[in-house]
Amino acid sequence: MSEPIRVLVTGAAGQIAYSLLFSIAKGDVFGKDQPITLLLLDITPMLPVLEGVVMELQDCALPLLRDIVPTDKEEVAFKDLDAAILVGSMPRKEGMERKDLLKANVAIFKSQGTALEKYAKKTVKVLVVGNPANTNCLIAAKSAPSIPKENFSCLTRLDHNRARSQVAMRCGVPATHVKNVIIWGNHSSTQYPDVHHCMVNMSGSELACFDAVKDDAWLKGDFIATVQLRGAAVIKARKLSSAMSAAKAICDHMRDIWSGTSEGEFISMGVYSSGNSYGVPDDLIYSFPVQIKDKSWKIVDGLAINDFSRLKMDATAAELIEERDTAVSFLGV
Ligand code: NAX
Repeated sequence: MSEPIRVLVTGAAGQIAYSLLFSIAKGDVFGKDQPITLLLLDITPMLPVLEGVVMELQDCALPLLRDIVPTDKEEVAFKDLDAAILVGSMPRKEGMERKDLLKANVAIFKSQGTALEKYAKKTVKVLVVGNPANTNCLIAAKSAPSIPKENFSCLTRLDHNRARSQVAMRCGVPATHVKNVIIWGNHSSTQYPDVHHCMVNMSGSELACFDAVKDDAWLKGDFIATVQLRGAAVIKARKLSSAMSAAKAICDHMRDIWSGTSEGEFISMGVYSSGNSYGVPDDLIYSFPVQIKDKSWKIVDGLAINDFSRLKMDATAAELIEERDTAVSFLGV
């Protein structure tokens, strides 16, 4: 067996982490033969809760989990990291605007980006989950100039999985029979869930999504709204934001970074836009369709974009520009 890799989860005493840590520790993300040292960061008042999480992880008696380091100190948490999953932040409460969150959260990601720069391996893979995820990710990347921007990504896989599942339920097939949905843009209600390149396996034959669903009005209307507003619907029902499904999506995202995507399939993730893909402006973390090989992602190019899609892709880019400019003016990064 190889040496343990060092994996950080921030917000480790929170609800997403509670669903996530077991899956990571048992090998669902980094492989069944990969020992792990888990570094768990939370704020000082949460250390007693974190102690309980550590006890439970110990009590799982997992073979791959070699060490657990709970801490409230960035210099301990970010040391020599191979992977960082940045969940910790203030979650959105019912009725709260994303702009309120921006102010509260970008400062955290500037500080953690600086800590990555100082203490982590230069090869570290960083996944930002805490909202507003795209802009937090951009701020973290800007605050760690010696780590390649390509090593940073943000979570839109939950939106991707939601879109996949909505189509699957509509067609009466398992979610695994639906592939190549795309989430474009921001992890917010302006995101664009796009099924123009999605394929559905119906009784053994692959059909274009529009032919499988046979309801263009739904695909261009309620389907998009349902995916865009799903997070808010879960909060309304549960009085808490998505946690189980978020943890599952984090596992899917990081596992694909580590082990690659399947041949012929693409997934969605927020990655650095250099201005060369699909007319998306540069210097944004924008969700694109990507394929991953050898721990490197590549934006799937050459997909046809119609006028309907173009408008929605531009609208979500405009929101990201505004978020970025607000964050940058606020922090001066
Ligand atoms: P919780 O409030 O349950 O947990 C957050 C944890 O982060 C708390 O334990 C808190 O003490 C800790 N924390 C706060 N500041 C910290 C800091 N500076 N360093 C380390 N830890 C810190 O929230 P939870 O439901 O776990 O959600 C976490 C974040 O994920 C929120 O920002 C939420 O909005 C975001 N989400 C993002 C999703 C995505 O797809 N990108 C989907 C799910 C989720 O809504």
